[in-house]
Amino acid sequence: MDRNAIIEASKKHDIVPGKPYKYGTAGFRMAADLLEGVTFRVGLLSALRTRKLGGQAIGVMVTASHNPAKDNGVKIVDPMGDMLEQEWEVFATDLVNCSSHEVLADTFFKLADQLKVDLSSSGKVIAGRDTRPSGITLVQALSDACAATNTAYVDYKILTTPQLHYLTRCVNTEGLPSSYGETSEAGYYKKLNSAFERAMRGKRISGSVTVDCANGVGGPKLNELLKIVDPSKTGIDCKVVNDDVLKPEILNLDCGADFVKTRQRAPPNPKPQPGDRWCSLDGDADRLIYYWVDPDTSSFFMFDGDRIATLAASFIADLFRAAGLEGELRIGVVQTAYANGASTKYIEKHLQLPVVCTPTGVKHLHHAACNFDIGVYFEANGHGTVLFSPDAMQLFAKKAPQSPAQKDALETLQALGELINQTVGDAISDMLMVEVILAHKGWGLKDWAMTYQDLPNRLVRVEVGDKDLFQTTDAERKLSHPAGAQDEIDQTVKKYTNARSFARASGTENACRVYAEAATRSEADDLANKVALIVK
Ligand code: 16G
Ligand code: ZN
Repeated sequence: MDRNAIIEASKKHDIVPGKPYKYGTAGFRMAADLLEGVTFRVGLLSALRTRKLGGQAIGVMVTASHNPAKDNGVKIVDPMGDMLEQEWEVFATDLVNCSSHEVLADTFFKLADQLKVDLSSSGKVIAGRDTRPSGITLVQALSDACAATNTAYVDYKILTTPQLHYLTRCVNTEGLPSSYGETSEAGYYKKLNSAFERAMRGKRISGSVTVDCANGVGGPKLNELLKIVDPSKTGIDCKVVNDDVLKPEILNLDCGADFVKTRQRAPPNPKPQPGDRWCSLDGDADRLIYYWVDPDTSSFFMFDGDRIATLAASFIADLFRAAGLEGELRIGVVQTAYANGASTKYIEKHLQLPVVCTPTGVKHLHHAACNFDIGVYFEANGHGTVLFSPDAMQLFAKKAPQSPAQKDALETLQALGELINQTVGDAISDMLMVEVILAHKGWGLKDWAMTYQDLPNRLVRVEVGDKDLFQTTDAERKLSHPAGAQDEIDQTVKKYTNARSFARASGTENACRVYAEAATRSEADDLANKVALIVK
């Protein structure tokens, strides 16, 4: 590999100095005009990573998800479609913060040496980006980094984040027994549509579902999928709104999953009518929130990640019983500290399933979900999926059914395993999963809403001088630093009924977040404010 080629290419994509950059929970994410050099350097790291992994393709996704249109971001996807191994985040951070082109080249070769990467071997990177116009310059920087390091490069252009994860796994399993699907966008739609029809098993979906696509990449991609969906087979009636990607400035503006979750209300435009079933995706289509205006009470009701997790877990547990698999495989649910206490109680007490709590960030949940045969994981913000282990999938295929009911359950489980994206949370695939489950259960949103009652809760963002002072233990449920803060929080929480509260440093902004829940709305608000004062 040619040191000069790296230096010359780097000069075309200079870094904006003076910023310490850090590979965080969502990769590098910031104002798009700071990202060109960062993305070039992410390309260099990917060139090392693919070679370290024997030439398996590495994915690079350029997106800033639910952030405003002016932002962008870049993150690395490992060969099986999961997030970059955590140990390598530090190497990414090191490369990106190099002070000159020469230091960058030196660090690159030093890392190669330290990690025992054979630079003469071949490597491959595949890329995707959301609809942000700034993405075009960024993938150019990535492409130049690949060229400078003789790394094969394929640009899949505009994709949802989960599609890029899907393609990464496909390209690395092509022709193998573990093949994940055809390595193309069309292959993704084909797989989803076929699994959806099989999972429905002749059931009919009642009523329509309106999908708010945040004016992001999910809109055109969902429309692509719908071109091959045959509504006569399942009754699906999907109305796509907020799918305008020609005006970049309206991306995530007053719509999308993040808007709905944080404002706890529907997008103002278009406005859902009472009784209508709605859902929202975020800007890169990896988060999903359902909601409706209850026609009986006229109040807005949200089905967030916790609700989707409980729905999926309860359905899969039922299928297990119907398939005669009880006791043979372990189903578990993974949540974060943000999960509503009522959902956790429902899963443990009512569904009788184990719950594991991990720190915030998809990689932590994903990792913990792999410890179950079937691991259901969702963040309350709507990011999540259900992981089926290879053993579980094999058992569904091989087990000889003892009755037509068992056969039915086994085939439904198999189809679900293919419908639900196994690499990462996927709003489009999750949406189809929810529609399948509601149809099987014969449920409307009222039935889903009645499964349990959320504890009133409040999330507050607290500006702090240095968020890094706030360190947590116990999956972010307790502060270990600053000393004494947790005691104060504990004393405060004690004064409220059914209460729980925690504070943690944000992984994406320079701020602390305080979450509180309690028996009543006013208690939850009050508790959140008191804990915010402790943190300030
Ligand atoms: C990132 C995470 C998301 C998490 C959020 C928390 C991924 C792909 N994304 O966006 O899962 O909920 O950070 O943000 O892991 P916070 O640390 O600012 O609260
Ligand atoms: Zn997202």
